[in-house]
Amino acid sequence: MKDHKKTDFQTKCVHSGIDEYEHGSVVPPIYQTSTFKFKSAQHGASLFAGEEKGYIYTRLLNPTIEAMENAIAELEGGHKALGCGSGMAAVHTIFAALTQSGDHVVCSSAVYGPTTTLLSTIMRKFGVETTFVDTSNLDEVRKAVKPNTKVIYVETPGNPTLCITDLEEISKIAKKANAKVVVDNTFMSPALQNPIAFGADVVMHSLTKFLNGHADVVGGIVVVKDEETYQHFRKTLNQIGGVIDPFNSFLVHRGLKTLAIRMERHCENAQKIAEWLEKHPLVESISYPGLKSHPQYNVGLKQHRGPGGMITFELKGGLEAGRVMMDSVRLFQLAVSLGGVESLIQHPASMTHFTMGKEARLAGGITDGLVRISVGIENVNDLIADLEQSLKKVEVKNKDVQVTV
Ligand code: LCS
Repeated sequence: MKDHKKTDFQTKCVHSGIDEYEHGSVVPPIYQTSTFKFKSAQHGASLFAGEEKGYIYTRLLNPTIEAMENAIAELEGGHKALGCGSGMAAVHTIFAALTQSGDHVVCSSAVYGPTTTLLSTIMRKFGVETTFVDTSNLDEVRKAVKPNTKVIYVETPGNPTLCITDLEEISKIAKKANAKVVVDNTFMSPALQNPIAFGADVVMHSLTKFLNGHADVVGGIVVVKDEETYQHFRKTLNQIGGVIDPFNSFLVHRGLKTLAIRMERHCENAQKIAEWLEKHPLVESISYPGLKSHPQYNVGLKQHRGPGGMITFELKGGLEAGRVMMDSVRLFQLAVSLGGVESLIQHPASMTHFTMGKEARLAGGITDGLVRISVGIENVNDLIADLEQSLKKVEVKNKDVQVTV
């Protein structure tokens, strides 16, 4: 494999994970096979014993999957990566690898709903307790850490509130407590933020989002910093079995090539839309890391290279007004997920964060009136025109229901 360490991120996106292939193929072939033939019984035995390197069975390792894993490990500045069948399979693999009964986890209160649910149901059932705190408040994190804390898990910016956690400071707290820092970097992608550079031990992504970028794959990835951790995680993933498949890996690897330019456009469009929404008379509050009004704006500047493509806001008129808006958009599509080239809109309290329950949602700042948009790479004027026409419907409706605007 070529060494791209000294090249720019844009160049790495195009070339990372690419090797020499049969027939001079410039992209990794799709090895759509479940198993690999041994040259002899001795060869098979030595592969299993780890005395020789080679492929055995796709759940264990596959060249197409490995190419995509190597590319993302390089983009994140990690050692190696593990491709998983979904972002949630990646989250599960991480907790299965890093915790056992009797351990304690500190987790951001604003994270993707099912991550909270996994910790508070399945991991709890296996004896792992979690304290959920606002990790943007470092004192709260310090107070939550216990002698048996093994993992501090953060999403920054958090889904959906977009609150920002100081990665460098969190890493210092974790180091002192002998705990590992795990960062879900899905909302930023390695184009905008590299948590390992700020002391994180493990980075994960839902590949379903910006890394693939085209809303046609479900996948996840875990990036680790050293060989020992990699071997431990690989054994865990092999046993749990939540691996990604070769074709989806091929699609993700293809998506990576345009990651840098896609993220530039996501940021540019989202910044313009956030500034436009902030001035709109119907918008009660807005959260976007690129706005100076964001409570952790300066923390963001320290650790990311762009504010990303996600915006959350609340309308005057709350949920009722938000529903009118969501039912009135024409270009934005009313759907969960995020990070694709197409713009989406959704309602966290009744959709992505529903499983958490109201109490946990409110503790994480996820109010019933919150609307989340994932800004795509379309022409920004078209996107603003669509939001504008949908907000006009809210104004009319508001007159009917006599909501004070
Ligand atoms: N982490 C984050 C930050 C996410 O946003 C998601 C999914 C996951 C992990 C899980 O990834 P998956 O298993 O779906 O690949 N977020 C979604 C969302 O906000 N809307 O729909 C899915």
